Amino acid sequence: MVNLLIATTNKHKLKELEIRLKSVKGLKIVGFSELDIEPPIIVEDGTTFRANAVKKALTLSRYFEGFVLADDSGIEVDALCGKPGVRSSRFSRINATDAENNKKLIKLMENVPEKKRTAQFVCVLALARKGELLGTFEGFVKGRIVDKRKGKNGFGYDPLFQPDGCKMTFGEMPPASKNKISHRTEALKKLEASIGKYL
Ligand code: ITT
Repeated sequence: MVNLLIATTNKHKLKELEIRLKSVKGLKIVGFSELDIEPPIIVEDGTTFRANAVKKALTLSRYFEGFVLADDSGIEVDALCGKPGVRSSRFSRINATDAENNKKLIKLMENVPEKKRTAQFVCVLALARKGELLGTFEGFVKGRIVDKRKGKNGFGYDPLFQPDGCKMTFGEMPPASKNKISHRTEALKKLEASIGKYL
């Protein structure tokens, strides 16, 4: 068994990643809560999801023996020229709550017509070991921003995002339905297809 640290402080992301990864043979999944060390604060100053995911994975991989997996993700809204993008978690302010970020997005989208409310969730996973980057894996899901929060499931922008081909937002869907089509799942599938060669 090889340890894999899921290097996120976001308990929702941790859960979505854990659900799939725990069935990968040969891997023992570990979260920050099972380690004795406080996770170091990493300044996410990259301009791309990939740059931030790589920075998080490489930094943490110097503190940990096994694999380290980092997730950088967010939502890109076409009418806002791709914003909030890499600033998704701190859209309204540093340490913003999901409700504050949702409120800001609803306000900015107030007068945007139906046809122009397109957006996509993006997830980049970075896998590292002992200061070496092993790979990055990307996933996307396209959809639209609804005019008010719908549903209490999920986290972040889930109540505002309705994936293409669905009548419900991610916030209204059961978690298993989100996890069938999400950006994170697409990235995870790519990771699963290539992690075997390192085990
Ligand atoms: P770590 O850096 O410790 O992993 P974080 O929450 O700060 O935790 P990010 O910097 O990657 O992670 O920011 C991701 C933000 O993007 C997250 O806080 C949500 O607001 C949003 N987001 C990402 N994936 C999402 C999803 O599946 N559903 C809803 N919102 C999501």
